[in-house]
Amino acid sequence: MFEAITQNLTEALGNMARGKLSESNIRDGMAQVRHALLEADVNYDVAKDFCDRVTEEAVGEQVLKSLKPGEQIVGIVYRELVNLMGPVDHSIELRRGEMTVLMMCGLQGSGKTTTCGKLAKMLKEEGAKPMLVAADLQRPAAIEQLKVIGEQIGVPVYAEPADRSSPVKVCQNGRKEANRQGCNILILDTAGRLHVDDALMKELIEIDNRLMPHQALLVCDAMTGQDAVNSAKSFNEALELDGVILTKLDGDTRGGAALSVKAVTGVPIKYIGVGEQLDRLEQFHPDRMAQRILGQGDVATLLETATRVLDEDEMARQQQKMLEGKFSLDDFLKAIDQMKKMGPMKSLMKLIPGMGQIAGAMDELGDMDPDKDVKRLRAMIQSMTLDERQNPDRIDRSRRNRIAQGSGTDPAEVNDLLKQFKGMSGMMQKMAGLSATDRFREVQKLQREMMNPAGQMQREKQRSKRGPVDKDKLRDKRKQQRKQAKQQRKKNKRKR
Ligand SMILES: Nc1nc2c(ncn2[C@@H]2O[C@H](COP(=O)(O)OP(=O)(O)OP(=O)(O)O)[C@@H](O)[C@H]2O)c(=O)[nH]1
Ligand SMILES: [Mg+2]
Repeated sequence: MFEAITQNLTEALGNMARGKLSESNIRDGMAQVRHALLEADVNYDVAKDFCDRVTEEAVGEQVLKSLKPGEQIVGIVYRELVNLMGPVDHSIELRRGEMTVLMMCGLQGSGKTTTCGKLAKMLKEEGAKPMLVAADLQRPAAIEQLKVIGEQIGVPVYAEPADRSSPVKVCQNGRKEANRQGCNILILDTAGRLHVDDALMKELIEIDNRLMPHQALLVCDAMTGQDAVNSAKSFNEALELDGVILTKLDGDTRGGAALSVKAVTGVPIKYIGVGEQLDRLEQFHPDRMAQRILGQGDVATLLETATRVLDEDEMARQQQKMLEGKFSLDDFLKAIDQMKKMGPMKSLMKLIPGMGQIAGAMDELGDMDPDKDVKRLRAMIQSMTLDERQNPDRIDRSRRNRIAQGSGTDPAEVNDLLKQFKGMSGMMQKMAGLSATDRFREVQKLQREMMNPAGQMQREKQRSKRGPVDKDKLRDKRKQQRKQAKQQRKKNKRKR
């Protein structure tokens, strides 16, 4: 998400921080910032106003006279970014004995139906009892799509045959049914159109007038950039939106929509869609987004995802085993599987401060993919016997060759894995005997090492230079080596 803008902004701010700051080079630097924003498809007026505000604050005497003016400017940019996108109130009020109605609207294909499902799932997990209403009678398959989603998340769906009903009627009957079933949130999935047109607006305004939803939420596709912002403006004029849900932020979006929607329409982004699966919905936090855009990671989201998807008991069990020095390769495999639940490695890396740019560089290199590495690790461990996973010390040369062959890797890689694992286990055991402060220091050291994946990159480069492993050639080479070793042994014997 937003790699280009992050790179351009950090470059512009970095340049400012390095040189001696004066009013004129602040203005030059801010011109570069403006360029970065426009390139990310931020609305022209929004980018201009933003830079004017930051410049005004930055050329203030206090900033220039301060000890670290460069850092102060980053601080101002951060604060202004947060102001640009916020504030946001995520609350959805649930009143006893009253049905909360949420109306979702948006252009065709923006992700309304999927987002209805995601939101229903999120609300259900928070203890609410939602019901989905299939109010899109435009597209024949829409009703079926919502029913399938409802089934997946265990939420009831109210629908009527498209040819014998109208959107308003379905919504009204849906509310009755929801009352009957004791639900407390009604989510209306309305129809989309290719463009904002009168027929669509009329249909939505009618639902709005009759159902009087507590919140009208616009679903916007972030990939469409300024078009999304313009449609938000039109929808807001007709419906008075309460919030925007920006979808497809997991894709190759430049960030323009996320940065401009609030400033152009006055309506905040409340949620973001970060994947097709129904658990890929996050609350939108302007401060976290600003941190991500400035390349400072987003640890809060990382921790939230971890608490949501990781199996706490399993984690506690693994930690205990680590501290007791009983952590096996089998546990390592389980830990990898837990990590995978949190999403693709590359998107996780972008949430860790300082790792975002490394993940970006990997994207550029193309063939460097941490998820592929995880797959290789899995393949190697799965090619080991249970006994080998518990006692990696028993893995000798011939076993190593077998594992490499079974997993389509090469023996050097298996060796690397075993070495790394040994190092890790040793460290864990060492940590078990340390005080909390020393343990913290060790973790920091480990983090620093992780932040410098130079060794890893070099290995990747070598691997891609070597090309895929030619197993026959490798076997011949090993045979040759064994023969030479045998001859050497004979020679040594004769000497003795
Ligand atoms: N990658 C990604 N895909 C998404 C996201 N949200 C929705 N999609 C995909 O976008 C496509 C359209 O989603 P729908 O939910 O059918 O969109 P819609 O607005 O209901 O479409 P209409 O009913 O035809 O107007 C589907 O393939 C979804 O899987 C998201 O956050 N990320
Ligand atoms: Mg739909």
